[in-house]
Amino acid sequence: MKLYYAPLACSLADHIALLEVGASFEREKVNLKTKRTASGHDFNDVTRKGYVPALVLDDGAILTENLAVLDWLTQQYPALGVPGDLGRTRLLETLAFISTEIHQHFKPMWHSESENQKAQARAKITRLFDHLADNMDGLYLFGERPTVADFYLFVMLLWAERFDVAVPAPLSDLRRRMERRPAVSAAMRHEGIEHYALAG
Ligand SMILES: N[C@@H](CCC(=O)N[C@@H](CS)C(=O)NCC(=O)O)C(=O)O
Repeated sequence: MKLYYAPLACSLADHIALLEVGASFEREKVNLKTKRTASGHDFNDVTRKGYVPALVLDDGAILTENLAVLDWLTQQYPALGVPGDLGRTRLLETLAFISTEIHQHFKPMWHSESENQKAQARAKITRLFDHLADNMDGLYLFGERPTVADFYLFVMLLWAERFDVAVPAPLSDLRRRMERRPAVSAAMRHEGIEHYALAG
């Protein structure tokens, strides 16, 4: 299996998940501006969508859309998911919230010139973070161990720092907890973004 990723992109969630379970996988960096992969190929030939994450399975099937890739990973590696009757549904509910609400509201930070639009997005994202913080069920979103939802949230928390978005204390604590995990520091080191790690 092979993960196409870009440093500090949402693909970091998948990168962490694969390292957490000790999966055997290759990884290749994509330049999102030029759409060239590190080995010089046109990333549009991998996926016409032109965005990461893209996960190429051993049989050549290509998975895209972070929510779907992360869900697939939990099916292969149940330790990354949420147990119980409603476990998968609750996890998808949270992944959808992170993807369609939080991730989407970061778009102006990356793409807009309007300070007004960015200020509105900041306020909205903080309210969305508050919702997750209020519903945490232990040290992580779903209890005492992280799931793929925490990995995706972690990326959003790194973006929050980059774009000066206020983060509620329980999520700052979750971020620190995540950074102490060997898989997280290994993924950050590999992507060359270890300077985003907070001290302590
Ligand atoms: N709908 C996609 C969006 C993925 C996405 O926004 N990827 C960003 C990085 S976080 C990207 O590759 N952007 C480059 C582009 O859209 O050209 C998903 O949920 O996976």
